[in-house]
Amino acid sequence: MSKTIIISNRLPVQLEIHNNSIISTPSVGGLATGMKSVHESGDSLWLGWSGIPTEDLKKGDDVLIKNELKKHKCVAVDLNNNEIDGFYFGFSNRTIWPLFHYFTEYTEFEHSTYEIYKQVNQKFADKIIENLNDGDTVWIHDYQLLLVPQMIKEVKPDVTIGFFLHIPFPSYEIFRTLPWREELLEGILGSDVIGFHTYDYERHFLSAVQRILGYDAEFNVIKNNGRGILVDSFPMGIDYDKFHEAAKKNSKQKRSEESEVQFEINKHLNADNNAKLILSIDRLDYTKGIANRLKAFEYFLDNYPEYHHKVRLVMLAVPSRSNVPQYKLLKNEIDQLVGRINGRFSEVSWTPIWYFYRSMPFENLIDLYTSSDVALITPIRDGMNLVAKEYIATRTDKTGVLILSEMAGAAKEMPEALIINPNNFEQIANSLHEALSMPIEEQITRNTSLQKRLKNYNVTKWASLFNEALQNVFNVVEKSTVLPLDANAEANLIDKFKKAKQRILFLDYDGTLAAFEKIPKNAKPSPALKERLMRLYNLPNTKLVLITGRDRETFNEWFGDSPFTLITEHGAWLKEPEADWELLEPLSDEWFTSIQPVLESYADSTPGSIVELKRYSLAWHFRNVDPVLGNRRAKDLKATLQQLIANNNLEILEGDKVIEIKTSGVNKGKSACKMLLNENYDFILSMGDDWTDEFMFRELPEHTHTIKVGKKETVAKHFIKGTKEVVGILEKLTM
Ligand code: ADQ
Repeated sequence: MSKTIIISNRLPVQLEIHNNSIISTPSVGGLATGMKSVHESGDSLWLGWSGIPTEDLKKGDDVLIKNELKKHKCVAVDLNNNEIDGFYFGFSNRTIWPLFHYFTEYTEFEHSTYEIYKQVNQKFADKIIENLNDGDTVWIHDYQLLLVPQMIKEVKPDVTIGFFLHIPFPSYEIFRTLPWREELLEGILGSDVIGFHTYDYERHFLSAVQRILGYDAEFNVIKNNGRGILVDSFPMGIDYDKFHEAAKKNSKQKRSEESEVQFEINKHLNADNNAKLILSIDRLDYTKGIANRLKAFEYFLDNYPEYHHKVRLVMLAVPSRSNVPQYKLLKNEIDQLVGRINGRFSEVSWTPIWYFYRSMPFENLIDLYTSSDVALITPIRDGMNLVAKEYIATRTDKTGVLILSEMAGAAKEMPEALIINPNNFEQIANSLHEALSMPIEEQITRNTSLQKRLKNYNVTKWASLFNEALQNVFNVVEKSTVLPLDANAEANLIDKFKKAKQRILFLDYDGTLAAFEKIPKNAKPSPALKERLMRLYNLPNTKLVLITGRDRETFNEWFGDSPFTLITEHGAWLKEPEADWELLEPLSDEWFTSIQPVLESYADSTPGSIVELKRYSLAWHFRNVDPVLGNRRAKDLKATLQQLIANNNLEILEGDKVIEIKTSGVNKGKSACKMLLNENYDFILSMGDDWTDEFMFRELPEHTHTIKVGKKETVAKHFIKGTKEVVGILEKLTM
């Protein structure tokens, strides 16, 4: 039976070995907590690092680990200390984590850690491939494994791959600072479905892909090498029932069953009629805004002295990544702040902050959630933040107030919370006052809607929607009927060519024989290309036609002394070997005066675009324009031109990053067909890459071998990948 392979850096269990026996504890953190319920309820295998460096393993430990992990349907990827340092503490947590959370000042650009990141990603990919069976689906998680999707796709192109990013995807302006930005994007694009928590992260990603890689996106589908990749937002939910039921159980427990944590909480709550608890829970991380929260709490105590003695902040911070310098500094800063605030305000019977620096068992988390009147969650940046959702899920009587930072992904789904800016201490202090004095009815109204949403859209729903997208992706993305020119089709083409008595070849130039250049003049034919074309030309009974949208002058300069037939400006001009240029159609340039100024004004206001003046046509090129702006301006320009050309016998041609205006009826199809008059060709080949070549594909006789370069919408019979492949085929024809 086919299964889902889940891959994340850490497994849902952490292992420790003591005296030849193995201890496994659940992993903390949002990813592990969320995916655990998906893993437990489905047919899946989870791959990740066990938490023990290979250097710490004694003989036989690997078998112990393997057997223990098998019970949890897990498989370990082994990492040594050097790999953990470079991949995890290094590139993942000193480069990607800070950068993606907009902490540019903490971001290190270190080539050596990137190299290890790459090697470890390959290790994960190899392990996945080792465990992969036909029909399995792969679901890769998070920022430590950005390169893995492509590494798998290259070896197993038919496997369906999903990728989910649990942290924010930053704006293009931040992402572009990464020296490895292209490789990382290409890595993620090995997936078929890419998921983010929010639409903002999704649009940042789409914009980075378009601007950095230049790939086109149609709404949220990226087109890459004939593949359609779906990008969407799937806000992660929690296991609502688990938290809600645990809270219900907690409320029914007898005094004798209470935990020590609950006992201490009750002592505080019973000390004063108006005693209240404010809760904060996070991993100790600079993104979580813990220092800001403490400062805002101090500001609150200064400005609302009526809450002294009555209110206590319970702050739980789980130790995290303590090997990374910034986390050590943060720990010191928090210790000092807690010390300072408690020192300033404490009295014999009251300390304003209870601070715990440790992980807590699930039951104690529930004690804290259910006993707290307010949850104060103030991250500076947070992909989602599950604690906010967990707090609401445990409020079985629907009381309690959530104060939530607008910088957490969760804020988008929880507008009933008191939403704050984590840098605005005054707003946080005022919100604390508002929360502590909020009428019960209002609390119930707000939490009723929140709970309804969290219950419906829980983690199972989240996972099933993602899986659904993954299973349906091939229906959503465009299906093409064009076939690749595979080995068989290629052999057939060569065979027909060799057997033919009269052959003619129509070859487009830019994007077909030569790759695009930033500056069009730089796409000049290389001596090697010219020599290859000469070899084709020298074959008996073979006519070689280079057919282009380019202007006559440029082509004359490049090929004027070659014996090929040249057709330029989409079929306006023809030059036969040894003959002069002749105009194929009666044309005029009188209309330039009304159109050229419009194009010039677009070129002036669109940085990177240029106007090209041909003898009988005008073109506006936007290859070097920011792709999003370029497409928008192209649309605008087209609309403007449509009104201007209405009565002029002109038409607009949309090529690859170019809009061209020319006399209507002149096109590559018409001029190519003229070449066939008076001759009886039994082999016709036509190759081209853009929309203007479609005229040839459409108008040439049925038996023409039509080949599109690049897999785009086309009426051609076959497609091939790029210019390199075109040249490869031409070479085979001459062999
Ligand atoms: P995290 O940064 O780990 O997750 P979060 O979403 O808040 O942040 O999840 C923390 C999880 O750890 C919660 O499930 C919570 O119950 C648990 N936890 C917290 N403190 C604990 C303690 N002291 N003891 C035991 N358990 C504790 C990353 C992203 C988030 C994103 C998640 C999920 O940074 O933005 O929400 O992944 O995608």
